[in-house]
Amino acid sequence: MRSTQARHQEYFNFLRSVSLLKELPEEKLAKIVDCLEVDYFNRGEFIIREGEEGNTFFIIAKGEVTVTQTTEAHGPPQEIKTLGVGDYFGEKALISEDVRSANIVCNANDTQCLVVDRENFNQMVGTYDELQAYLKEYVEELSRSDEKRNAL
Ligand code: WNU
Repeated sequence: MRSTQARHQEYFNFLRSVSLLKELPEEKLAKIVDCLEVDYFNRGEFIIREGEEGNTFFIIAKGEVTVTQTTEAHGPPQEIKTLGVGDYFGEKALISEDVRSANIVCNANDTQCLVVDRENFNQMVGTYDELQAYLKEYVEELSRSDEKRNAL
């Protein structure tokens, strides 16, 4: 079995490669590694459902997910985009203190997500103004795209 230290190093190196986190100092990144959980999903599983309460932030370590959203046009939720390794999601409910605003559906078997809870997310983001400003801006942009596609 792989040692805890090797696992720690592996996730540390991976998080280093995530563009959002590249400016974080080493000790901050190490702390995130200590706090994260790994969740596994198979194709077709919902990782997030729109309208539900959510307290977690996800980073894709392996696999692929699709973002979908219910719009005023009836029928199945509309596919918005696909996210892959190094992409993240779930920040919007945490930042806007709202319910989940889209579905995240697993697109590949053995998808692995690193999961950060609200408290650790706030610690990670809250202490870095640039990161906070970047995410806030991004979340506002998402709200505008939601409006344009008449999301419910
Ligand atoms: C979109 N509209 C909405 C994505 C991931 C990270 C960033 C875009 Cl910084 P949540 C559902 C999640 C939501 C977002 C993600 O889905 N999402 C979108 C859209 O057009 N959500 N409303 N595109 S991918 C993405 C930017 O992370 O967070 O907690 O749960 O509402």
